[in-house]
Amino acid sequence: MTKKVAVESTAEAYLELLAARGVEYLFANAGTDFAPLIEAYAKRTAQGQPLPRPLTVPHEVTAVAMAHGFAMVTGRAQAVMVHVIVGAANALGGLINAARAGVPMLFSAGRNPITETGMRGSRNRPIHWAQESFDQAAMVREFVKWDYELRNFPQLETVVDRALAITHAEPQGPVYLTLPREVLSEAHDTFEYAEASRAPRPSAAVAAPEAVAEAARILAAARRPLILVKAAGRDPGAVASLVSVAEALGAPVVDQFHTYVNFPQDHALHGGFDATPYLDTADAVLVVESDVPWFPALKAPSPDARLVHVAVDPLYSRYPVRGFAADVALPGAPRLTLAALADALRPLVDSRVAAERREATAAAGRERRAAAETRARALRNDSPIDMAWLSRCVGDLVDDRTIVVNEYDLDATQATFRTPGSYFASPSSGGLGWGLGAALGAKCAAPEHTVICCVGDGAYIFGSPTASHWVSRAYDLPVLWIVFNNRAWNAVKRAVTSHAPDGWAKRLGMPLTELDPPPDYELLCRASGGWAEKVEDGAALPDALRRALEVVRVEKRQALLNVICKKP
Ligand SMILES: Cc1ncc(C[n+]2csc(CCOP(=O)(O)OP(=O)(O)O)c2C)c(N)n1
Repeated sequence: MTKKVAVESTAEAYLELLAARGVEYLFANAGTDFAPLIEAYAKRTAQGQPLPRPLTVPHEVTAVAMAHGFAMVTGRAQAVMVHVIVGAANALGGLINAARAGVPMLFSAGRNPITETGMRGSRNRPIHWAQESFDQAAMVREFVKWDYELRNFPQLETVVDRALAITHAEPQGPVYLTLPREVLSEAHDTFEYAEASRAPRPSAAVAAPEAVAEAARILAAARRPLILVKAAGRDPGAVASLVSVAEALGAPVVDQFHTYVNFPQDHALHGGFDATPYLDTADAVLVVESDVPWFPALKAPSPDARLVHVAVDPLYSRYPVRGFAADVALPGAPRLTLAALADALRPLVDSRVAAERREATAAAGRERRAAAETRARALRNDSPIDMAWLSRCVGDLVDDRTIVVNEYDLDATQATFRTPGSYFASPSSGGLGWGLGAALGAKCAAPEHTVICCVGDGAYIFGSPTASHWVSRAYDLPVLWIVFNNRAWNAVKRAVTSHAPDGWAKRLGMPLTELDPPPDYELLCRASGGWAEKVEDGAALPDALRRALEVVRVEKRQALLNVICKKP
């Protein structure tokens, strides 16, 4: 069925089409290139016509992270639009994160007017000369799946539908569309388009049955099978399939460098967050959605261990170097591949053996969890606050109506996430500045959930806090921000220590790693109408968290706790 609507410009047709295709938000950081789009927004808003909701996001770092956060919760790409080359440059770190995390996104930028005169939209500002580049997409091309410049009005529908189909196809990742001002400005009377996109939408795929059978034989023959997982929970549907595999085998599942809830963390077969103790004895390892299952330079499984990989793209083809070996590699949707693997395993595994293994893992898990809790509770009165105790207090708040976004310092061993889609950690590319925007995007996607954003003080500064707090207030997106404030870049300090354990820097102090003197971060949140407190004493933390949550849930205002932690 086609639809014919009255429009004044290509820009207006573009908005009509995005709305028709289910794009709910345009996270935008505008410039002169936006003029025709803003004109179209004003007209359509006045006339009550469908639109992706326009959110002004006053820094590109936050804008891209918001689209990332929305998509990681819903699986659906939203539109981001930034100002020509300079906006795209600011957004690039976030785009790298989205690419490496396999997150769909329609990233777009205006295109400087090409003509000096003679067309509607021709150059009329001094920047219009200097902001043109020879190849605008070159700057981002390595980190998008597809890029294109909209050339004319007749191709609008094909181009937008293709962009959305490609970004959602696996392996998912951002696409880049540039929108020249002359094209957006073109005057039209009507726009005719198919009511639903006819672009091919490839179905989920599953690995070949013979490869699944081979993987099952390898795993079933093992005496000490081990499962390592990092990002299977990107698809919440994969969690149940992974549980089926683990239960069929009676194998421990270790969340190694995890970025999602991959496996219920209170399950008897959850093996914790560190594979090191398992690697020497494992005789078969199932690696699920993990770009880095271990560090070959430090500790790897025994050379005799058999290796099975499950991932959308087990080659991680976009990584220049990745040498992890595999005896069998199963591509496709882990949700389907793991379900098939569980079916293939059941007849092959002696259920008494699986039950014995399960009991051993469960007993070790009980001990490990109790030890973690004892360790944190012993630190509960410390001042400055220990991050283990802070993480325990945050962990105690988690329920299935909570979403936690963690950029750096929440200690996973102190919390127990059970619900798929309730925890998200920094993408493997680690481009700082993701957390604040991702939390805001998650709140857009799940307004009925409480969103808690845990950030290091370093990560907080990278997240463009003024822009992020502004967005929170302007669009009623209350988030509980928790700043793990250790007045340092501890990750960098740790890198120095592992590089030169007894070196100069370790003994004499480490330049380039300090964030002293610390700003009063609470003032930044208050400046945008938020509630905020500084907390210095561990004993005061549970009450402070309760007060902050009350503000977020009842007053529906953002709240920030500036938690003064021990300095490394
Ligand atoms: C855009 C960007 N710049 C620099 C880095 C390097 N880097 C990695 S961790 C880190 C420090 C993070 O500090 P903080 O959030 O306070 O956490 P902490 O390390 O203290 O636990 C830095 C600077 C990065 N990952 N991304």
